Amino acid sequence: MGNYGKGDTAWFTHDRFGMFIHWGLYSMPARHEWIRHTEEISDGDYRIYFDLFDPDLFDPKAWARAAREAGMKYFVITTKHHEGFCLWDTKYTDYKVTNTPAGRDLLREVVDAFRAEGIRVGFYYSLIDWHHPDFTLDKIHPMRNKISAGEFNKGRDMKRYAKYMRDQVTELLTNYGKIDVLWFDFSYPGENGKGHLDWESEELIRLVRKLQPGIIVDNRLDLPGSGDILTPEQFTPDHGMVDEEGKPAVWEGCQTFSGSWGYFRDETSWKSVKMCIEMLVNHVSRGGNLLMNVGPTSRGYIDARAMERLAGYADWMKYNSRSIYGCGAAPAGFPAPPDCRYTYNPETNRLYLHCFAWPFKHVHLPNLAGKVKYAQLLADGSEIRRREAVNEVHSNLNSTTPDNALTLELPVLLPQGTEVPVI
Ligand code: H79
Repeated sequence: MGNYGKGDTAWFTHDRFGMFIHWGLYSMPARHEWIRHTEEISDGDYRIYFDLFDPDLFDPKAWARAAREAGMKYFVITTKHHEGFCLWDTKYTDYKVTNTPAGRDLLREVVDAFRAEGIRVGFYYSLIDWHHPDFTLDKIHPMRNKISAGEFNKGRDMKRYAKYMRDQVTELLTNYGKIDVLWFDFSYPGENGKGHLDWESEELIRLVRKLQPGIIVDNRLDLPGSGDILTPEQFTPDHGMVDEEGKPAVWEGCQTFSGSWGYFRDETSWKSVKMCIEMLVNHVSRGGNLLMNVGPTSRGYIDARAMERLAGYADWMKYNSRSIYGCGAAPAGFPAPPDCRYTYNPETNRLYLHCFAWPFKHVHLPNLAGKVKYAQLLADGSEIRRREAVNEVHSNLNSTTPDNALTLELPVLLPQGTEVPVI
């Protein structure tokens, strides 16, 4: 496994919660960001979206405020998705936001707005590019069923495309100040796919580490040893994750409110606020981060359904963020009771008991007899009565927040150096 340097993950495993933003031309058809693939749309037929992209209600300060209030500490935005459209004023293609009716570098405005709210900056950059004139046909390309590879690939050269990516990544990592996360997406090696030889991943990762020491890079370059984080997508692991050598790994699950990443007007599979909160708790309880996505509309605002869920996070995090920041999995030997999750802050030695279902009588805390100093409802700091001898906390109380994950805070006495497990 190569040694390609490492990013600084200390802030990342503390902060736990970020906002993913998918915003590009696909917000106009508003039926999934993979639309060019699924509907097999040619470059020519897709052009209309570029010609008409005009986010007249674009308000990045409102996005940043919603993220900050939701408790999100970093964000990752699509600078370019698979469609190849660039949200910044790049020198290396005309297929960029400044040539649409928008007429200006919107990426810079987003970065400035989020920084002003104290939120760290991350860039998503698609390795896949269905617009670039050097990008060759493969098994997921929109034109895969419409034209032969021999014909399509005439005059195309992936080496030139790899250079294009290095040039663009250089712009992104040079012209926008300190960038905390770089999220490449994605490799699909094997027959008729693309991987590290196509992207020239070794050169790419060395360039990234040189330009932004400390930056966190995801694990999608098809190059073992190049990534800092594992990135399960729309899937929550049911335990901690390990790296290629079996050691506990830093990981970040990315999730959507409704299924699609790009704005999808007619999608009906929206998660409830309760599900969204439990998703965050689940990730942290297994030692991971949650990168929760919003897909702004083509007019540039976050629609009411997404805002409602962000507001749900804000309501909950206002009172419960202490059970998220600085927290991870509980130490080994203390299994969570049924319908509950633990998160644990090793600095303060406080254990957080998240009850996903209302415990009408009491909750047994296995193996914690004699170890719990106090118990309180985190939301209002009110004492929860306990019976030490039988490891119970009693919950026959009226809660201020009975609907969403009910969180109790338990300062505990655990032995120094108690291991946090990867189960
Ligand atoms: O940017 C978001 C997605 O567009 C992108 N990654 C997140 C962060 C992504 N979507 N899908 N994938 C990555 C995995 C690819 C799955 C595929 Fe398929 C299976 C590609 C081809 C077969 C799904 C099914 C997409 C097309 C058919």
